[in-house]
Amino acid sequence: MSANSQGRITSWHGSPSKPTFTPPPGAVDAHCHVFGPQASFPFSPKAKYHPEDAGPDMLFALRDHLGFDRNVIVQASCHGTDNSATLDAIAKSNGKARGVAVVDPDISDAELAALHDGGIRAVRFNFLKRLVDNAPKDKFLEVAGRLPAGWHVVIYFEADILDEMRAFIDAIPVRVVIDHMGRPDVSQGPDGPEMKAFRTLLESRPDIWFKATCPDRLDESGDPWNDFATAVRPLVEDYQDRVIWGTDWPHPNMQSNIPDDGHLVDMIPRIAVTEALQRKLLVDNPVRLYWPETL
Ligand code: 0GY
Repeated sequence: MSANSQGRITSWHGSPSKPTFTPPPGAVDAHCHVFGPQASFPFSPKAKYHPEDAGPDMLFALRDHLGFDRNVIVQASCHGTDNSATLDAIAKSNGKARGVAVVDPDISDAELAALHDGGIRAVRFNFLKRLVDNAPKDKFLEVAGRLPAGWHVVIYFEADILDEMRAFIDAIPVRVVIDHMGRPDVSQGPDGPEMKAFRTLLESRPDIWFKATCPDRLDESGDPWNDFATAVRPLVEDYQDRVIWGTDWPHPNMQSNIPDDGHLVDMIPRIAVTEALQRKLLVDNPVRLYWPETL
C-alpha cells in the first residue's frame, strides 16, 4: 500500500515493463481512467477513494510505452458525475481518445449532446456499493432511453448480483458492454458456475459485449494470472465479435496489489491466440463502438 502525506493513494506501477507482445496498428486500450490533476479537477465530495494525480500526460506516455494507439477513458467514480477531467484528457489526445461518462440521471438532452461533442460515446452505470452510494435502476433506464445516437451503456457489477441485474439489463434499449465480464470467479475455470452464468447472459442478447479485462482483480493466484488465461480464452474465442480489452490503468483501489502494465499486455496473446482474434479484440471491435465513423 502506498499513500502520500495527504493520504492520497498510488495504485499504478512506477516503471511498467515493456511488453513482449506487440499490439496491432491502431490498437485501443478500451478501459482506462484519469485521476485529476486534482488542482484543476477536484474529486467528488462523494468519492470513496482519493488517488494521487494520474493525468493525461501519464496516460498517453503509458499508451506509447505499451505500443497502443488509442484510449477509451472511463470516468472514474472518484470524479462523480463531473466529467471535466475525462473531457480534458480526450481534448488533449489529438483525436486518440474517446470516453465513457458517468452522469446524473437528470442530465438534460443538451448536456448529453455536449458530452458527445467532447468525445463521449457511452454512459457507465456502476453497481459496486464500495464505489457508489446508490444506483437507481429506474432512473438509469430513463436516461438510457434518450442517449445520443450510437451510444451504448457500460455496466459494472459483481457476479453475486448477476441474477438480480438480469431484468434491468434486458430492459436497456441500446448496446450493453459489461465491465470485467461481471467479475466472475476465474478460479472455477471456463465451465465454472460463474462463467456459465455470464455465458447465459451473453446468449440472451446478441448486443451484449464485454471487456476481457482485469486479471489482476479477478485472479487471486497473481501474476502471471494463469486462472484468468484458462477461464477467459474460450470466452474471447466464442464471442470474438463483441469483446474489447483495456489496461484499467491507473488501477483504482489496487494499491495493495499493483499490476505491471507490461505483464497485462502480455496476457493478450494468451486469451486471443491468433492474429485475427487479436485484431478484433484490440482494433475492429473497439473501433465499432468508439470510432464507428472511421469504418
Ligand atoms: C475499474 C474498477 C474499479 C473502480 C472504478 O470508477 C471507479 O472508481 O471503476 C474498482 O475499484 O473495482 O474498472 O476501474
